[in-house]
Amino acid sequence: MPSVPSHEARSTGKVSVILPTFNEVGNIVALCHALHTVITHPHEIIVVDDNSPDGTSQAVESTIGAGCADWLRLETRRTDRGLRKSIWRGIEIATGDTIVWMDCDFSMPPSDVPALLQKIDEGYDVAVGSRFMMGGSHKKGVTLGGSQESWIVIVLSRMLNIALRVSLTPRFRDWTSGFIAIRAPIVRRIGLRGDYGEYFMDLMERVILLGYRFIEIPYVCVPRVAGETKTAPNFTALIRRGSKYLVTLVRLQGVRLKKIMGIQIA
Ligand SMILES: Nc1nc2c(ncn2[C@@H]2O[C@H](COP(=O)(O)OP(=O)(O)OP(=O)(O)O)[C@@H](O)[C@H]2O)c(=O)[nH]1
Ligand SMILES: [Mg+2]
Repeated sequence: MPSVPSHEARSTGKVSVILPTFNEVGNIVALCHALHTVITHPHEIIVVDDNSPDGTSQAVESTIGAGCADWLRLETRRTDRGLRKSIWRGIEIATGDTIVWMDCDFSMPPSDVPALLQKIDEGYDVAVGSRFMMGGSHKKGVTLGGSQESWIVIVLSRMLNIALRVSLTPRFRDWTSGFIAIRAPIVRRIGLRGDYGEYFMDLMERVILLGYRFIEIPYVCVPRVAGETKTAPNFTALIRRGSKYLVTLVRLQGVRLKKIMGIQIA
């Protein structure tokens, strides 16, 4: 187990849940309420919406306006759309001691968030929801050719994660998870690099190389409840996104080398 740096706060404290959204009007309000119900720590939920044309921001605004959700905040970004940038904006404005973020389509069950926070309570610095360990599963219910979900994305994601385990460390499995609880000073120290989901590979490699205590918790990823995928709406987008993951895989070898040479990586 990696050593525990002594300079970081040890209590979970207040939790900030960051929900990055683009066209999630069919999911977001129900997700916010589900999270508020299951999280027993003091918390705030911050929706960071990229000015979705489907009215996601307006739906959250109405919920806040109704007056019984003082735990809910909305940040609408009007320029420079992007998943990683939205998560980072949430981190910038979060007031919690522990930060959680996740997809907003119910593919990451809100009922699993307390298990991640429990690990932070136990003293871990980072807890990650993992599809690739005993008890976890990727897009459960998806059958080859029998679903709107693309099985090719699932196969490619599995192959990428195997390649990452082999080339980085076998001690971590779900390098593209995006379902995480992390102590706020740590993520602010490390930062997020990349455009889309590849930021998560970079973050976890630095977490591991810097010796923070991390753990994976299995979760069953299910197909989204409403709305459409942003990751791979078509084959061209899949190739464009996929190539960034591969470039990051190579770049992380350089980060590893830097660490070996004693060069600062965060
Ligand atoms: N703010 C913001 N959020 C985004 C952007 N693109 C995707 N998201 C959110 O990122 C999360 C992941 O996107 P998804 O479309 O679910 O990606 P996926 O899980 O690979 O695809 P599915 O198979 O449809 O679940 C969701 O909460 C999206 O709303 C973006 O450009 N800006
Ligand atoms: Mg999703």
